[in-house]
Amino acid sequence: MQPDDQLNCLIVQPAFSSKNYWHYVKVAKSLDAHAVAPPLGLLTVAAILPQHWRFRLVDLNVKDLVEDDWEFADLICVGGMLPQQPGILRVIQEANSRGVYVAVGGADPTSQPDVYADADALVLGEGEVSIPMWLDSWRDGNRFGQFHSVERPAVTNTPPPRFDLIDFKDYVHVGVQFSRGCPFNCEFCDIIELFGRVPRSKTTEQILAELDMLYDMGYRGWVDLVDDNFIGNKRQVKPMLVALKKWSEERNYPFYFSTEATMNLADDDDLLNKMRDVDFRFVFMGIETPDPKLLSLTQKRVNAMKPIADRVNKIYDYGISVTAGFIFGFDEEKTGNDDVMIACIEETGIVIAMVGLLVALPNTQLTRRLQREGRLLSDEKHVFDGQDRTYQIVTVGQNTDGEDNQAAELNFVTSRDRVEIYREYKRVIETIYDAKVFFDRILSTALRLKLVGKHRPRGWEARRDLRAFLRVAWWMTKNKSTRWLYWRNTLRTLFLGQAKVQFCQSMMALFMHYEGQSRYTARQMDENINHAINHAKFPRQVSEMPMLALPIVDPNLPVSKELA
Ligand code: B12
Ligand code: SF4
Repeated sequence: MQPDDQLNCLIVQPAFSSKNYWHYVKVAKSLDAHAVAPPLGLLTVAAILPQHWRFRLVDLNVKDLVEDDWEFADLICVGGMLPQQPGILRVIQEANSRGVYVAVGGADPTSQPDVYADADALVLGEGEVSIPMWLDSWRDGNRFGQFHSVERPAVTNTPPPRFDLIDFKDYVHVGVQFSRGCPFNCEFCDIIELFGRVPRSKTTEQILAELDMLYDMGYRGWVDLVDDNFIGNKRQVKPMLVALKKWSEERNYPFYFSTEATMNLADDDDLLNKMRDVDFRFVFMGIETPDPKLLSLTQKRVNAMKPIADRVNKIYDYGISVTAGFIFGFDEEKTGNDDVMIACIEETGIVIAMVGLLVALPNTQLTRRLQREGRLLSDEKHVFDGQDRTYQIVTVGQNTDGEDNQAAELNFVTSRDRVEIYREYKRVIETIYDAKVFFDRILSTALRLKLVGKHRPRGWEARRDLRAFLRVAWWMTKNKSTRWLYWRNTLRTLFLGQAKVQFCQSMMALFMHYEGQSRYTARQMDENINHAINHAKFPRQVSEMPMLALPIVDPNLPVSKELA
């Protein structure tokens, strides 16, 4: 088998857990879909691999692997992020037992390659450079081992993703990437370790060609620009938005957009204007905490420069709704953090508020600091490693079911009592996902958002949305806790225009997921509390650490890397 042969390549996307905050399967099903988003990384990998190969993509969120897939495969490519780790390992195991050559790559294998030692090839870092390295070595007679490029390639050479390998109808939205990297330096962030601090953007022509491709393939609706920080390089993003406006106008706004950006977006009216012009509807922001002191300690000062509510309201004025991430468990966090978080979420009216526990991800400045301070816990066994400083990350940031940092444990010795953190965290989740609080938040935000809604669903998209509306309305009416709230919100927004109706309906639909997901998270916190009180062999807070384990700087341990 040689790369120049005509090989059959099976690409597998492992499943996400239905308890993951972002994997809102019930909502997807109401839209006749199976999953939230297609695996853009793997679609890009398919475009980088030799194009004379035959490809088949199986997304395990959509369908199962069947015997015919294994018979098709000369080789398998699999990869993904941390919560997919158990699934990736299962595919590797099965491929090994069947004697099928398997290559692995993506975020988690790059961050912790040792976990994936059973794969035949570990193709790490960005595929644009590591895939050619792997194929060259294969041609030279060595196709096994690690192929890791630390080089950060210009994305101007990245080919358009192979969208032809998926059925758009299986997904709620599709992703397109404009840039990689983020100029900031948050201590807990692994994005800057994986993709660097110098944002690299595609050209305007490239991004429009990708949108053309989606348009020509008949896709309409929601496009997520999956950048690490969309405004990381404003000088490049602005001309792109101007061209996108013209492109959208010429095609009668076939798409609307979402993305991720830092809070300083609110300080740039020109940029907000340009985003409104092309129908940006959602922007995800890592707010992390409303406490300026904690923001400063975690190196996210960009959030502390102006009041959070003022910035969020400013973004609402441009018709863009803010979804946000919040974190519990920072060092120096004070008792009563639950009240502070709840007040911030209420004041800003952020409907999709993903509050999670701080997880020291592999390969981050935070992990390296905690390691130096002897505070990291081995996640697998939950033993305190401060004594001998053995350092082992097995599956940090996920519980045994492969979920996310909502239901996980804090994987380090916390600065205040971890039981108090879990209790406060649980209270936040139970409060903000209480039906009344959630539906009230939707209504108040729907009323204050100055929505534009240039994209209008037509044809199959309109028919799909109507079916979804009927299904959601039926679910909400059946459910005693939502019946009245749902119809109150529906009637209050009914005559406020199509954009507000759509916003309100899509936010309310998410409750089908968050109702169960928040209860699950709360139950997990009860387990964490029980574990910390009755079973844990590690200290509940830093002040209980034995003297031996107090911070000692070991010169052999890596210190924070000087980032590019
Ligand atoms: C868009 C996005 C999402 C979207 C869509 C996800 C999807 N289905 O694709 C949503 C919002 C759903 C999401 C959710 C989550 N996400 Co997310 N997400 C991203 C984001 C911003 C972009 C991913 C992307 O599409 N990139 C574009 C493609 C082209 O790049 P790529 O995937 O990295 O692929 C390249 C290489 O990695 C490589 N490659 C990738 N796979 C393979 C495979 C092989 C075989 C080879 C050879 C190479 C290779 O080649 C590609 C080209 O260079 C990244 C940040 C980032 N920059 O990666 C986070 C990120 C991947 N997400 C992350 C996390 C943690 C999550 C969540 C668990 C968050 C949570 N707490 O719940 C959830 C779980 C997902 C779920 N559905 O349940 C982490 C992963 C950390 C880790 N070390 O694994 C990242 C890195 C961000 C972060 N640090 O927080 N996410
Ligand atoms: S702003 Fe976001 S992407 Fe940038 S360094 Fe901070 S957490 Fe990472």
